[in-house]
Amino acid sequence: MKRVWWKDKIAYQIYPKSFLDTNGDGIGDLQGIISKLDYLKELGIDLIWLSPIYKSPFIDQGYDIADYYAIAEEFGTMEDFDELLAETKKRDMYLIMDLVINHCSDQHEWFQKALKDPEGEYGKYFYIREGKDGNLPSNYRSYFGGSCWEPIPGTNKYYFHMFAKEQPDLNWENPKLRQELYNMINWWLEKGLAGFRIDAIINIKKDVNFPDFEPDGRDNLASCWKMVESVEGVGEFLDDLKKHTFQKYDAFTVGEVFNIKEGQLENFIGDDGYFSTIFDFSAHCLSDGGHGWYDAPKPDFKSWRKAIIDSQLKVQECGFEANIIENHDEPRGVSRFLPVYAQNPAGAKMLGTVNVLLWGIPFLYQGQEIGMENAEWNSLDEFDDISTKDQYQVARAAGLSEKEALEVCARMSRDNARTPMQWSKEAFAGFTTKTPWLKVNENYKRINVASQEQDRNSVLNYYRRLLALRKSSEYKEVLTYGKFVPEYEETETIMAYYRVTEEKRMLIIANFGAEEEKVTLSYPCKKMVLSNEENWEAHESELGTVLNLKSCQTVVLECE
Ligand code: TEU
Ligand code: CA
Repeated sequence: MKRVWWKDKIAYQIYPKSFLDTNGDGIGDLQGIISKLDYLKELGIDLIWLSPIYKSPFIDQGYDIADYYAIAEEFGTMEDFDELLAETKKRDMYLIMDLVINHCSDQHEWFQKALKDPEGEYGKYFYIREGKDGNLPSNYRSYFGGSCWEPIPGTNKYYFHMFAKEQPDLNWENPKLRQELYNMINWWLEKGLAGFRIDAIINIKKDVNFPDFEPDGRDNLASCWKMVESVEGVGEFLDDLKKHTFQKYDAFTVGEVFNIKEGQLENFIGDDGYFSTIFDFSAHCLSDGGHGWYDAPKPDFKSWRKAIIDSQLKVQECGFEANIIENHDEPRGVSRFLPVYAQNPAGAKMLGTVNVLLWGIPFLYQGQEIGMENAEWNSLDEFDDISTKDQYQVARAAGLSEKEALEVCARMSRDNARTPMQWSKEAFAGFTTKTPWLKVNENYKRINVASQEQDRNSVLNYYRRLLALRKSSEYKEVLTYGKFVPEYEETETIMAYYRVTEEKRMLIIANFGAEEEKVTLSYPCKKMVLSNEENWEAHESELGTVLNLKSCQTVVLECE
């Protein structure tokens, strides 16, 4: 396996709208990010992914781009962006942006022109079809609810969208459209961007006949995902994309890819793969509902452990995946993956340890480093997210009461991750001086950066030690390239694995149970290098061949 520049890096996702507001409009901005670069550097971050900052009507929070060459006014100007890029470089950090090229905004010039003349040049940038025998062109349900087909006023035609109706899908079959996208990508790479996180990319290949599928919901529609799963040929587009753009710049790319077909992983993340890496969503997919969030299963510890182990064993055969606990589309990891008794600082550290030291490139999400949790949601009006509003209706239509539907959204909403970053215990958590665009989590006085700075045993200071360990000259090699080997898989509550090279063997172990557990070490301990126990240095000498792990305790050992 090739050693390339990004493999020993640690990444951090910023959701700009909720990171830090510097001009008092309640919306995070680029100057806010610039002012926190030192904070990120000190945390141990090398690479920053910015969720979309392009000009957008924000129907889907910037994932609906109206101009790929312009910065959203809400966030600042192109000068601010250039300053941000220069400031990251000064600190030896890398900046990547979100690349949303499955669709654009209905406000994009291309789409406006297509509406005016669906038969013309720009009509071919999108998928435009006539109805079938008085019906819609096909029976697909979009990811955000309702049909994938939206009528074009004054015509008998419809355009295709897999997400919101304000996010028309781009026609990748059209070489002219592809070239427009490649030019745009290269324009950003020329500016000095290190690469991209690539949004919803598996959706770019359509079955252009748009065949109907068996309906799978009360609305009598079929999920458009069925078409994506059934169609072949996305690889040709991805290969073309890479060759005309990323490859020329040695750029880092991380694809948002769900559900790779059997035997295809190597094509995606192998040495010559379409992308540098893709996200590992295997633990997150455990709570995919059959019909929506309302029937989303709650994964238990053992299925979570199995999902991660299975994925690690498969992935290390061909490349690196990007390991996450959460992102802007997911509830907070500490609220989701930890049992209730572990939803505390010790639990947050334990989950972080197990995730960050896996095989792959770690991606932290803003606020994870202080253990941010899901918010309390008291009414539907408190949510902003388009998907949450749809899932509320889906739950209601399935017969859930208002209260039950609200609980479903509170548990699964993407807004759980989008509440403002909690910087301090000042008003609005120090995120803004005015009312923020989305409410602040009420727990900000308990969980915030400023208080944690003061406390050696805080989640924040623990994350600093954890990232420093991964990057230390002594353990970097083994924690980056060491083989992943699971251990204690037969136990009820222990999540453990080794990272092994010829020279070193590290054991990463955590007790997710409510009770203390004894574990017999298969390899004697040489040194305890990290623990989430206070004053752990004092305990090191007590280590023998048996390890007593308290509830929510995690340790990292160098073994013989
Ligand atoms: O997400 C794509 C995606 O398939 C899902 O995670 C989606 O957000 C979920 O099914 C809805 O609940 C990406 C972005 O990460 C997401 O924020 C955007 O909304 C979406 O693409 C459209 O651009
Ligand atoms: Ca602002």
